[in-house]
Amino acid sequence: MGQKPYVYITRKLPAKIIRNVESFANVGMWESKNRPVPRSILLEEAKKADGLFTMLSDPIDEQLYRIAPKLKVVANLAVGYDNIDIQGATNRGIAVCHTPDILTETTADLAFSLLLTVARRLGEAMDYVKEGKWNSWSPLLLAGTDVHHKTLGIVGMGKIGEAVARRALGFQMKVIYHNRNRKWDSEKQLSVEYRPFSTLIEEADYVLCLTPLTEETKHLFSYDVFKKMKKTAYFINAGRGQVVVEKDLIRALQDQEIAGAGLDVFEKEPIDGDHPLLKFPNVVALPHIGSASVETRMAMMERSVENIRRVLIGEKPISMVNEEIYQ
Ligand code: 8YV
Repeated sequence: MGQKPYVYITRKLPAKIIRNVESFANVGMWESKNRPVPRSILLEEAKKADGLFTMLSDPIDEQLYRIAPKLKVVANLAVGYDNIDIQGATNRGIAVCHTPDILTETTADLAFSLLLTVARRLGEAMDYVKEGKWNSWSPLLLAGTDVHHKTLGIVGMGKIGEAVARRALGFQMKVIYHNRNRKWDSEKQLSVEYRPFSTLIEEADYVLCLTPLTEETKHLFSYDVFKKMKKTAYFINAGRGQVVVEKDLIRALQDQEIAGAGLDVFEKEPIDGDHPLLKFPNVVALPHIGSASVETRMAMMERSVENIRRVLIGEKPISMVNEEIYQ
């Protein structure tokens, strides 16, 4: 029997997951649950790694590939992979794996919760009670905006978008969407309607951004876009922060060009407590928890382990980004 392969994990993971990896590999791990692995350590580890178990916060790029002669698989704990140079991996026959599907419903739950929270001012209302301010009542106390029978505009109609659309239809919303490719099946099955981007932003009461970060989507939401939205409309982002020009969002909120925002993602994460977006009462900010239920995060970790295991024994992984390396 040859030597076991070496897998480096870039964040401290639950013991059960580590044991799974240890069943087929020697394991190295960055021992922090919440701080990303320093670049210098990641590079040192990459030199000897057959597999990397990575997070969105780990840039996996040409510099790393160049010094990682044994690397066969990078398994990212996310459906997105904007932290990874895919072409560079493909050129070297390195499999890039991710965790689609298993997080779809959980992320849709969060996106729709964010919409409800911002519309009905739930964050403000909870603070109001906790801060002991609830000593009277008035007809418009913490009155928000209705969700039912309003128009939801989804930008980025992938699986998560479709799952949000199903929730929205249950709330009797009208759902319009924009996507790079028209989704004829979704239109038939879900009765959602396609709109060009410029029409969608003018028509929606809630604009929900779920698009991945690509060259085309980077900084898609600029001041001009916010200005074209209804002044009563809310902007919700559960996709990627860099799809938004954050300073333009701040300006649009200051100028009251939109009614508020619900944000699970930011241009640069994590954000500090004194981030300018946090001073708006009509902004709900979350720490990128789209897929963060225990069930889903455990399933995502297990998927990453299985993807790595399969690649290291010469099989095709369950979910990968660059299938072409097997052709
Ligand atoms: C990540 C996400 O899983 O899947 C994605 O692309 O953005 C999240 O669900 C989370 O940020 C952990 O990396």
